[in-house]
Amino acid sequence: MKLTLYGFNKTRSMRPQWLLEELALDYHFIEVNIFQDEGMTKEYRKIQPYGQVPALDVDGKIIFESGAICHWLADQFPEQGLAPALNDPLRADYEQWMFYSTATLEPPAFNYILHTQILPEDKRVKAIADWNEKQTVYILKVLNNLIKDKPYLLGEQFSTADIMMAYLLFWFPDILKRFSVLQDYCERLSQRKAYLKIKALNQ
Ligand SMILES: N[C@@H](CCC(=O)N[C@@H](CS)C(=O)NCC(=O)O)C(=O)O
Repeated sequence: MKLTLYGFNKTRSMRPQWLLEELALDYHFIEVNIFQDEGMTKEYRKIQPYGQVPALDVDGKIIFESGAICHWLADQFPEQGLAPALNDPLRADYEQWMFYSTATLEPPAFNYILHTQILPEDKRVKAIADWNEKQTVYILKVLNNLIKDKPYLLGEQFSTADIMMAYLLFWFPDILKRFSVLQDYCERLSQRKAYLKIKALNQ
């Protein structure tokens, strides 16, 4: 399988990059500097029509959306155990957290950092930042309680859902200080060899 990941430093391409390293797969990385409009070139939009990263080329077939790429990749290598099998009782929990991370946590988490860190100061709206911070904190508070006796989202088994979720949690080192379980969870994940490798690549 020939794999090419299109991505950029410290973006959502870290999710599939982390997973590719966990799976110990060979892949080629092509940097697309989205901050210098490289995503909007005619050539790149043939790969990812919205001009965003990540996108993964698998033997000439392109997949985009970080969650879809990770979900698909983990299922291609069942022997690596990063996604429970369809008939495994943990599969339902796995699907739940895969979708929860992008559909429920990510919108408020992203809007919060958008209106506190990413947008130029004169474009930030305090009411939007405040509302999204409140939502994010509420989600983290409940999650902190739900995983208090578990090393990973699925219990003892590390999975791709942890990659999807932790990528977002790493955005909030300050908020995490309020949630010791989540802090320990992030610390545990941040010590994984694959994560340490992609962290070094995403400086
Ligand atoms: N839901 C998409 C979001 C992709 C996305 O927003 N990527 C950002 C980088 S993290 C990007 O390419 N932004 C440039 C743009 O939107 O023009 C995913 O998870 O892959």
